[in-house]
Amino acid sequence: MLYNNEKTIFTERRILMKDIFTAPFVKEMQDTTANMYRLGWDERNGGNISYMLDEKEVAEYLDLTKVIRTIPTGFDATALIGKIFIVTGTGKYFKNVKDDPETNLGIIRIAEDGTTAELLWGYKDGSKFTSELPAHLMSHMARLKVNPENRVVMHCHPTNTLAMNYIHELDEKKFTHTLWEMCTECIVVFPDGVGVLPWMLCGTNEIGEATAKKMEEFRLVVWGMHGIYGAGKDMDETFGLIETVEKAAQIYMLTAHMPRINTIKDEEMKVLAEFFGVKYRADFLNL
Ligand code: 2HA
Ligand code: ZN
Repeated sequence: MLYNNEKTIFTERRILMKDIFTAPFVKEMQDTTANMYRLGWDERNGGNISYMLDEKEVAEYLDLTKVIRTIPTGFDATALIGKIFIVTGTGKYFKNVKDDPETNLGIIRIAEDGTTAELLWGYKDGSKFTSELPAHLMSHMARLKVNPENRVVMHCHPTNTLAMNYIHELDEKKFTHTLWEMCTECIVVFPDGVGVLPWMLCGTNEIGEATAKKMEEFRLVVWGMHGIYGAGKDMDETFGLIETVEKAAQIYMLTAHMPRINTIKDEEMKVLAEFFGVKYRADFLNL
C-alpha cells in the first residue's frame, strides 16, 4: 500500500515537472552569453556568469533530492549553504552555450559543509563550474551583505575596457573619474564607481578574496589587464553596468590620442547625481 502511494507521488511528480530547457533562467543564461559573445567580450573560454536561483522555481524543473555528483569547491562558502546557482562551465565557450546549455552550464547547490557543490543538472560531459568560482561565490557573499537582492555576478573581457587598462593609470579614483567624464549617464549608472585590482593570478582563492573585498564597496571591479567583474540584482542590471563602462571606455579609446576640447565638468557630474538622486562617490570628484 505504502509502495503504491509512493509510486503515485513519484508518477505525479514526473508529470508535474517542467522541462528544464524551457526554464526562464536557462534561457537568460543562453541569451546573455550569446549577446556577450557577439559583443566580443568573451573570446574562446573567456568570461563566466553565476546566477543565484530561487529554490522554489528550480523545484518546478528539477528533483532537488537528486544530486548527480558532488564537486569540492576548495573554499568556504558557509554563508551560501543551500543556495542554488546556475554557473558557466570551466573551459567552456560562451559561443556554444545557446546550442548546448546542458554541457556548457551547470546548476549547483552549496552543500551542508559549505565547501562542496552538489551538481543538480548540467556539465553533461563530466566537467565542472568555472575556475573563477571563488571570485564568484565570494563576490555573491560580499554583495548580499550590502544588498540582499543581489543575484548575478558576471565576468568578461570587454575590448575597450581592457585596452584602457594599458594606457590609463590603474587607480580607482582616476579610472572612475575618466569613465564618468566619457558619457553623461555614467555617474548615474555606476555612482559607486569602479574598484580596481592590479594584475593578479586568476582562478585562485586570492583573487577571489581581493575581488570580494572590493565588492563590499563597488558593484564593478576591474581586474588589471584581464577584464571586469560586475554584480547586480538581475541579468539586465549586471549586464547594463558592464555595458555602460565598456561604452565609456570606447569613447575614451576613440579620443585619448586626440586633443580634448570639451569635457563634462565635475560640477556638472555633481548636478547630474543630485538630480537623479543617486548616492555617489563624492570623493571621486575634484570639487
Ligand atoms: O574562465 O575568463 O578569468 C575564463 C576566464 C578566466
Ligand atoms: Zn577572465
